[in-house]
Amino acid sequence: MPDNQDTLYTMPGTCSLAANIAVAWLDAPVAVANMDYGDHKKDAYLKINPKGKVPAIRFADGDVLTELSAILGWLGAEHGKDRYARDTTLGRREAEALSYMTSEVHASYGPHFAAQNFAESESAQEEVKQAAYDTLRGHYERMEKKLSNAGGEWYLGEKSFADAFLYVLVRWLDQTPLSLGDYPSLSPHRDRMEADEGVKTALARQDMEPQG
Ligand SMILES: N[C@@H](CCC(=O)N[C@@H](CS)C(=O)NCC(=O)O)C(=O)O
Repeated sequence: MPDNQDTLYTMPGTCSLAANIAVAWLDAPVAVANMDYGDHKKDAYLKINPKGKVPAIRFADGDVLTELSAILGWLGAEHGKDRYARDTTLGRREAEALSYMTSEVHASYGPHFAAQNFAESESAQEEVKQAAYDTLRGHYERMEKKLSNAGGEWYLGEKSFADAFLYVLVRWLDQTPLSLGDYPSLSPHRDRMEADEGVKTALARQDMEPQG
């Protein structure tokens, strides 16, 4: 990837897909560097993001921005014109939704993705995973209700980056014992997203397939 261009780092299957979708929706002049799983722990990437996580944006001037909700906020402010301004009601609601999805919902996946970080024995790991699924059940119920109260089409009543993140979270649900069928608005939301040209572009850029 050229150093003289803003570059978004992604990896298949990860939350970085939401930023990749945002780049596609905005047609932002940001290159997407999709790494193989494992590259995020190698020196070349750790020099860019010492946290060893995606997403990260490395700017042409060498500065690096990490954290998905901060990256989405920057993309909207820099490339979204008034559409994603944080001083509009939609902008405020979007910032709120993205913080919730990152710090509450995504964070609750910790024991699912890496139970060994939470407990030692296999049985204790199973226990923390089951507790995480209970927490996630509550989060998906809340998101289902919010989407349905907003009319069922878009999470905030109109298309926003919250839909990009929700799409990632709905994809992850499939890996858990939770059932998409318990959330009647989430499945059509996934189909709506997968019919979207920007989402198709982002999925292809990240070597991912639609799920629906
Ligand atoms: N708080 C961070 C979390 C980023 C994160 O956990 N990314 C995951 C992918 S969804 C990752 O890079 N995992 C690799 C690892 O932890 O080894 C954010 O919101 O950007």
